[in-house]
Amino acid sequence: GRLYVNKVFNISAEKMFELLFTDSHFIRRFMNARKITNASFAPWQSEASGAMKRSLNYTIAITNPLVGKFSTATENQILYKESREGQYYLVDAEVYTHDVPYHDYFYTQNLYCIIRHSKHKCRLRVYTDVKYKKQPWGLVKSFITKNSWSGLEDYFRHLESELMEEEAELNQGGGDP
Ligand code: YK8
Repeated sequence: GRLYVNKVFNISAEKMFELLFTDSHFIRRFMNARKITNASFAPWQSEASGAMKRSLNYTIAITNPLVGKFSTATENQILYKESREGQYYLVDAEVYTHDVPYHDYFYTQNLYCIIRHSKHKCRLRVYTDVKYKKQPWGLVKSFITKNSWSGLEDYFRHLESELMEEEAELNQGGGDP
């Protein structure tokens, strides 16, 4: 896998979780900017295991000329039971793109880790991996992997910069630097 985001933000761990993992204005705006439409968010629900789960469905616009222009996607998120409110949040998000070629061969796993740093600071880490359910032909596999990494890199670079904008907005007008 790859580590795409690893940064301390002037945002509390609680607030970071709220921005990324609830139906927040921030995530709505970000999805719009990424041309992710028709988003539906299920509420978090507890599992017997002690973890929490929710699913998101949306349509993504794709710029790759070899693929169709749109794909529907399902994102299954698990908030691990090791998470502690305000302290530490670990979210595993598995993304299935349903309408791209070879969609039944692969999915993407994004692990989001939010760690409290101090009262108003947290570290966000995002690890990403492209996972295979079936082994495709070597050339196809490298094609899928290459296209996935470039899309993911772009997405998380944008997410990091939007979080920095949000951080600046949240902290303007005082508070500790
Ligand atoms: C989530 C991973 C692959 C997919 C895409 C597929 C190309 C197919 C390649 C061969 C278009 C928001 C991506 C990047 C679409 C976007 C997905 C996002 C960024 C077969 C021709 C959507 C995080 C996420 C996870 C996986 C990304 C897809 O929150 O290349």
